[in-house]
Amino acid sequence: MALISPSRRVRRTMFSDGVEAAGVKAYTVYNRMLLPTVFESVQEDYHHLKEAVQVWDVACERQVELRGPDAARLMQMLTPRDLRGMLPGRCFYVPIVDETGGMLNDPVAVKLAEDRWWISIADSDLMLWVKGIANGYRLDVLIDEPDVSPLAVQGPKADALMARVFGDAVRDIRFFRFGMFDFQGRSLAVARSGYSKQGGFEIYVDDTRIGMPLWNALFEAGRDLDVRAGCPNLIERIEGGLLSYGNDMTDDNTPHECGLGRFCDTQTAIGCIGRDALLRVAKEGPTKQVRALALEGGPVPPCDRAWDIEANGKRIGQVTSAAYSPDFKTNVAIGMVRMTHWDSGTQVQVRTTDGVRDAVVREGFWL
Ligand code: THG
Repeated sequence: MALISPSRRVRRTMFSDGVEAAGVKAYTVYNRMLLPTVFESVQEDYHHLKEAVQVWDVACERQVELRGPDAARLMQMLTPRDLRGMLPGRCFYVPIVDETGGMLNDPVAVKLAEDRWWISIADSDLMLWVKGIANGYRLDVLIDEPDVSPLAVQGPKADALMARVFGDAVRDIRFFRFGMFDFQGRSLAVARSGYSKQGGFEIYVDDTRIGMPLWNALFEAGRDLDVRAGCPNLIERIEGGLLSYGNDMTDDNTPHECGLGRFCDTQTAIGCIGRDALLRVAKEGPTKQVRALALEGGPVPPCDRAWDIEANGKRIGQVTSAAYSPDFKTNVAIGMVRMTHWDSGTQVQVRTTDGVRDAVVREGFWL
């Protein structure tokens, strides 16, 4: 692989000095910011994530902040998930859709107060859409991207590590909720969430000056826990069925095609811009949907373009993410599969970059 040329357009994060000192080996670009992808190797990072605890620089999960009397109304315009029961202190995984019901992003919404929200975005320029809506509807709300950088602590020993830095009370934070916790005199939102199935936390760091002190404090406190720098792991996230916007879905897909129907309450999400379009497609049901697939044989090459899925020589879908899983001893994959072939156990062929592989559609993901 070639290198990424550093420049101002590819933004560093408040943790980049720590990431580099930890020996990062590869980056991707996400929301025009650096996102580490490899430290030791994807496979070694994977085993360590499942055994110990890692600290992840996920500052690229940028926050779009909504502030003002119309913040809650605007948030409900963006998503078909019903937000009426959502209290401050809660995080919701929310599909964001356009007027056709197409996915624009799949962020985590963080409700700080009735009139103050963070939208912790996946990799698309969501703020432009949000500002356009707010201005078009003349809403009384301020929208910007504050420099709030999530630092994730993930893995089975995450509770032990976090308790040492923030106190035992972090153990009581429930899934997809957050509390305010002190670090060096600053109060930070700490949520039980993160882009892995191993459990853990995300700390929303809203002050650049404490970025590296917090990074260093976590590493000092976790020496005997074998804490290491890590990052969202390709293998683990496919096993867990965690979707990646831009890879596994685009604005051509509805939430139902993405398997995100459980996060849609289209009947009751009054005000959602894509509501009418989604009511139409939800009635018919999707004709293709995200599925887990297992690809036979040894490790597949990187899935840096969609691979056609075929049955009887006809194209019936595409694989959008794939990696070899050491634990399951098969290639784990995410794909979009047509209704005619989406039942579990269906045998198909996948045209990978280096040849055709037999594959099977699975009932569900691995974790
Ligand atoms: N954390 C925060 N921001 C983010 C991500 C994150 N922004 C970008 C990206 N990740 C958004 N995408 C996802 C995808 C999946 C999940 C979170 C964000 C996720 N899903 C769980 C699951 O599917 O098992 C739980 C969903 C639920 O039950 O509510 O966690 O990771 N801050």
